[in-house]
Amino acid sequence: MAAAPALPVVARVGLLYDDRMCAHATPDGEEHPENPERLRAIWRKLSAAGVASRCVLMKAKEAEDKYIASVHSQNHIKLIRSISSKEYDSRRNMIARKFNSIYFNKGSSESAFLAAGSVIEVAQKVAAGELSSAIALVRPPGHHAEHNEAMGFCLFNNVAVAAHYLLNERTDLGVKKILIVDWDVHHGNGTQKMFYNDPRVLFFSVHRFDYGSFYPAEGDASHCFIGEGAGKGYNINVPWEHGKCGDADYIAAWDHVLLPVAETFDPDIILVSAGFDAALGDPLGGCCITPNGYSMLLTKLLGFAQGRIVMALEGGYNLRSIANSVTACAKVLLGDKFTIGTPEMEPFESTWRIIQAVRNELKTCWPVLSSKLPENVSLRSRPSHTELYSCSGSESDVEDVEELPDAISSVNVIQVTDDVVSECFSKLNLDEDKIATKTASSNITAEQSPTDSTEPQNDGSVALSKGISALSLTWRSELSKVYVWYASFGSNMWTPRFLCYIQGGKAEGMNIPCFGSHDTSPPIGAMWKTVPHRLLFGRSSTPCWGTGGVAFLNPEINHNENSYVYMYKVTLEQFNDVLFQENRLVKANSGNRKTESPDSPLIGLSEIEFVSRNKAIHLAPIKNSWYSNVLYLGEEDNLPILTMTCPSSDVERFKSGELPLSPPSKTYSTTLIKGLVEGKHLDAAAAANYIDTAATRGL
Ligand code: Q9C
Ligand code: ZN
Repeated sequence: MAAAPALPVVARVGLLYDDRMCAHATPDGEEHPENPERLRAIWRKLSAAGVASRCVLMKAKEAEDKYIASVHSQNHIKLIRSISSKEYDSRRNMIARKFNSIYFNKGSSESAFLAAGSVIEVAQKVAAGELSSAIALVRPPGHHAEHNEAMGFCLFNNVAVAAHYLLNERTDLGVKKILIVDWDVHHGNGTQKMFYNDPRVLFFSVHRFDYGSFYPAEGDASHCFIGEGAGKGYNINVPWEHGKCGDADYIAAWDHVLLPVAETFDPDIILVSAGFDAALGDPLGGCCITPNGYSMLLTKLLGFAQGRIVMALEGGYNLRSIANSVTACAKVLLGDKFTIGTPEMEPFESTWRIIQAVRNELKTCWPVLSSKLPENVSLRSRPSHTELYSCSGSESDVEDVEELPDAISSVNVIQVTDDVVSECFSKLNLDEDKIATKTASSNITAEQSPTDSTEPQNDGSVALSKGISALSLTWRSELSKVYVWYASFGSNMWTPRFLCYIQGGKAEGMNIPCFGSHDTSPPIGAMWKTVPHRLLFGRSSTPCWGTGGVAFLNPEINHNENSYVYMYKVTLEQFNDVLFQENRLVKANSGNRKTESPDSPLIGLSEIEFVSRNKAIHLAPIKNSWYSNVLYLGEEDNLPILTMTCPSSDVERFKSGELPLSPPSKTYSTTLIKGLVEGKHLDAAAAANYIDTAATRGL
């Protein structure tokens, strides 16, 4: 493939660093893992790597008391405000001892107010769209801090304060739903409690639990704590049993818990409680996420909330590891393609079991988690006793991080091409293990035709057959008798992928499973055609495919253009179900185990009339969706050929740069090429050239 053109829309990534947050330190210079060098090490690395200069640099700002008061008691605020004052000089240590794992010095107050204020500051800019995303390098950390209590190195709960600020103080910004992802190795006990009854905040924490013995060692870190009252289902804990978890385990938790729920929840912004103490080499965590692991975890989040991600530093105590991990994350936010390691990519057996337990606990709230995970996946067995005891789970022996060999942070990391990236991604997808053989996975489906498909994998999805209201029964039975050709020009050209829209589940390369259609019967015919419309690639990321553009067909006829469409003969009912799913109108209903789709069709018989006459119909009920425009592309054996794309007004916005035109990710273009090749339409080289030409030619 030729080099992709530079993205026309450059990500504006906020980076907040402020030396004033280094003032909080142990009173007499005693060694402590949570020390000022953490921030400095990260900042030095970001600067040296040329990453800082590509960000929008920001300075800290103290939070006002009234904002902190949304999650903390007045007493607590008062204590933290005064702890640095002269009058407290003699009492500081004594007060600190009353708390669990807390120290104070005369810089603590200012640092604490700055840390909370900084997260407010960046979150507000991201929510307002002034920044695409942001990283706040703050300390002291926040997620252990409770309403009336400092603990676990945390004074104010920075992320919780910012979440409350967005929801309650800045309704003008339109943030109604917040996803908090807490990937610090410790449970975010404070944050959990602060939003336990609140359905506006989905709190997800993945942490070492070790059967209740890992800090903070409270039972409420278990997966049974799922929220209460209106907040039931909006608290998700993934509690590891031991300290050896790494990239594969975290990716599995993402793929099989976090991402399906996030897709349904559809947050307006994501706040990451970004501790890096689950990183390889961390003296407290003992886990082994690599910088590339963090890149993958973050990339998978970028598909939600229009990429509006705010990362706030929590823990992370190996200077080299945290510097490398934050740098890897910053590069993801900046839109860099990342290099990837070749770690041993199998989750532990316990990981699989824990994830299944989490899904069970939550499946009534999130039907997308209802299905059983495949069983015969390849897994690593529990780490041996020697492995467990040699790992640094003990917190007293803080290693001299500067002495750590380079290999700690760059273990197995090699420069590779995008092929390896997507191959690695697909290896991580446990569902694929079910069908994976020693041969390249692309061979597996090579022989498929629309009618003899293997079942799409049914992870986290249920075909729409359940949960149908009486209202929709009439139109469904009517439209189930009418056939149309659905003309696909994007990933749906690959039949296994299109079948996910019919039968539910996900095919290789997809981040998110589909709900499927009410009628799961496969298409009764399929054929290729070319149409005089321009193929283009737009959007900067999608939940399903991650970073990169996806295919659109310019609705204007252009006789200089020839684009391939693969047409499936489906019922008009099924076409509507595909349209619903493409426009994200199908939701998991948290009240019961069912999925819900609209009660009326978008394209009924009269709309077919209209679109045949006018060649296009812009669907008013979904006019702000990406695929709100249904085109009529002619007829085949007396049946209309329909496709769905963006309206012409969006094409103008793509041209002006208001909407991002971006080349497809490798995973996505590979899917298109597989469609063209396995559908026996083009050879691999011609297919690649076709996609590449469409992706790199200006509009
Ligand atoms: N035996 C964060 O990572 N360890 N906090 C105490 C007592 C406290 C970690 C050990 C660990 C706190 C933000
Ligand atoms: Zn931590």
